[in-house]
Amino acid sequence: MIRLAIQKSGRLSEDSLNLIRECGISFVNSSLKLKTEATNFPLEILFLRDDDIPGYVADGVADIGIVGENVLVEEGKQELQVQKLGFSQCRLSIAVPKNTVYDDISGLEGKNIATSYPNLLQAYLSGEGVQAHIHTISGSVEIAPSIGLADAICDIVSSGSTLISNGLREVQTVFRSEAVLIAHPKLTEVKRQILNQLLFRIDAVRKAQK
Ligand code: PRT
Ligand code: ZN
Repeated sequence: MIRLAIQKSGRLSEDSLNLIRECGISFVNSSLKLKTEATNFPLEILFLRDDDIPGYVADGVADIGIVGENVLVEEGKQELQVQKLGFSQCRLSIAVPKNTVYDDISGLEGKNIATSYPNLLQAYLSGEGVQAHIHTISGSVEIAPSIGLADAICDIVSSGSTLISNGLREVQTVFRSEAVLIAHPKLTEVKRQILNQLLFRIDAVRKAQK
């Protein structure tokens, strides 16, 4: 039996469950239960907050997991990544108030930037040779400029409509992300074989979608 951690409720949940189902794996899913067992594959599913998934897999509480690359890399656990999954595509971008004059990244020198992704942002700014003040906040990042908390933000963007409705303009892409399958680095031989069977099925599902 292998233990898979997926997001309990959020943007990754439905596509994660659909992928498992498309792999021909059946299970009963009740929104009240935090774990369930597949009926025709040696798999147990745990439902967790997405931010907790890399840590659980690193510790071996879960054997494998599905999480956004943005969360995985922010938590410094990219070595757990096994396979990109193609869904939940988004980008981490810097945005400024729409009337702010902005020519290039050097315009952020010394500015205050609000984000929930301080590590990804810091790595990007360092790579560009820019020093800025990073303010880590856990949510509602888009309102930071309008309440005077920051000059710019760095947040996840998908359609871009949240930025527009908050009077912001996307100026720089920091990181591109999609859902990825991650695995504990030291699985037992039996669990590694189950993982390989699952990867084989995922590969077939993804090829059929193309
Ligand atoms: O409760 P839990 O901690 O599990 O969930 P969460 O609220 O932390 O995460 P959730 O469900 O919002 O997102 C899970 C993952 O989905 C993220 O880590 C990304 O990998 C991926 N993803 C894909 C997104 C988006 N698209 C997305 N659009 N995550 C967040 N957003 C938010 C963004 O933060 C912004 O507020 O949507 C808004 C922007 O969307 P657009 O379409 O207006 O640009
Ligand atoms: Zn989260």
